[in-house]
Amino acid sequence: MMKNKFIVIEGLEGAGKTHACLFVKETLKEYNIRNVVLVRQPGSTPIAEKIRKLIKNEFQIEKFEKETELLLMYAARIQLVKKIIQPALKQGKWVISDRHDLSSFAYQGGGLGIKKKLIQQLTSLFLGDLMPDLTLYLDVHPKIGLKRALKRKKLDRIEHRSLKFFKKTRISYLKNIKSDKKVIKIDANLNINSVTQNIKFQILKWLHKKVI
Ligand code: Z5A
Repeated sequence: MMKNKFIVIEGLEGAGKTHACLFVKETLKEYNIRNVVLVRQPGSTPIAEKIRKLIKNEFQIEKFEKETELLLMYAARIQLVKKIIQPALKQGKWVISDRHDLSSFAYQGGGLGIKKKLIQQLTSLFLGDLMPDLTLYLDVHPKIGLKRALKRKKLDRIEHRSLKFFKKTRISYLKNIKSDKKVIKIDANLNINSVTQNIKFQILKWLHKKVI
């Protein structure tokens, strides 16, 4: 029996993360892995969902300082990690998270220009040794991702940022995953069937490696 794992799905908006999370859960089922908890960041606990609303929807009262945005992401993450992720992993459940701290490195680090060292300090202070066992990074060109996101919904506060911001965010993702052996990059510019097939291929390959 394989030990339970913590899997993270990352990428820009419109990369297909929501769909990928559900698909990975279905794929695990084929391996008789049914004890799976699905979460999203920021969010998934009552307090973290309130922070999510504030971060995504608050356009009016005042402009967010970039450090405020970063700390709110971590506040929501701490709630989720302590209330759901760590207890679930302790109980032997699998966890799939739509985003984790790599998003903070990419958006607040790469996009907003906060120093990587500062974000690393927050991660080591508040997340300790909790590390994803696997991250699937769905790589999409910002123009394509935003076009998809626009089709589906009204853009939120962060999605209203410039294309330049999302280009910097993507570059940061690519830099940060470069030498990380626990991250698999998936080309998410392709049509949804190709992306889904590739996710399945990569997950099965990874599961086989873990079983052997
Ligand atoms: N954020 C941050 O700044 N720092 C942090 O530390 C964290 C988050 C944790 C969260 O909003 C925001 O917070 C996010 C980053 C920031 N903001 N931005 N910008 P969210 O949870 O709403 O995240 P999102 O990434 O913006 O969600 P999304 O737009 O729903 O993206 P998605 O889940 O990757 O996409 P999807 O819902 O699966 O697909 C979107 C549409 O595209 C949908 O109609 C699909 O059917 C379609 N789609 C998906 N894949 C394809 C392909 N391959 N071809 C064609 N169409 C496709």
